[in-house]
Amino acid sequence: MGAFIVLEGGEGAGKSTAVAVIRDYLISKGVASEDILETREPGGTEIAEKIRTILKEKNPREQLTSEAELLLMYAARAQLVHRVIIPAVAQGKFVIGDRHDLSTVAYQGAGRGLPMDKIDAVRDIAIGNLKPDLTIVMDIEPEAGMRRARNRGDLDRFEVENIEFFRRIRNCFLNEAARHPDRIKVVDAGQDLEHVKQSITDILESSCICTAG
Ligand code: Z5A
Repeated sequence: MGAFIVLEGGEGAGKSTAVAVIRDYLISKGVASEDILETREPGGTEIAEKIRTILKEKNPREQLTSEAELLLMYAARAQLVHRVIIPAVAQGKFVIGDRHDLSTVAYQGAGRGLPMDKIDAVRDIAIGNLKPDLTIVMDIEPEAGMRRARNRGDLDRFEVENIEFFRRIRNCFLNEAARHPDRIKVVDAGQDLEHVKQSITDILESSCICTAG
């Protein structure tokens, strides 16, 4: 029996790094590597990757409105969910998602200020009531995350936003985790890598994920 596990958090929080930790954990529990899929959002299918390019383009000649940004996020997510995630989990595979729906609540809701009832309405059309089995929020001070992201190189359309934008996003992730402690867990991503790995492993051990497979 498969599962859908999602990493969330701000820039430079170490989500990509955490994906590898989860993969290694599942393999250590006997899950075959071909039964583990990694996805990223926006993206993850041919069409969704084309949408990602539009969404991340820095200094586009035509400014994307917040409403268009929201709709494009969900267009990409609808492709990924219906073409990849639902079929994979139905076949007993494990899907590790680098971002998913909580990012929209945080970035387009808290960050851009779009009303939640509008986001809920679009989500309903795009993915219905699909929810990850487990979400891990990689929590880091926005300043520290931005430093890591900057060290990595060129910044995209989101990463050039001001620090207040990222503070609202961080608070939103933490508030959502507090509202749903059963399915959204928080890791202190400001720790060194070994402690981060241990925290993620502890969460996986204490969730039902470790008995799956
Ligand atoms: N977005 C949205 O607005 N709405 C949505 O619904 C969705 C997304 C789904 C996707 O960009 C953008 O889309 C994103 C939100 C928006 N905004 N931005 N930017 P992306 O996928 O390209 O970027 P990202 O998701 O923010 O990923 P990231 O910046 O690459 O961060 P990360 O994956 O969390 O970090 P990382 O690559 O694993 O690590 C960053 C660096 O830190 C790297 O050099 C690591 O070696 C280092 N690192 C990691 N962990 C540690 C520790 N513990 N100590 C020290 N150094 C570390």
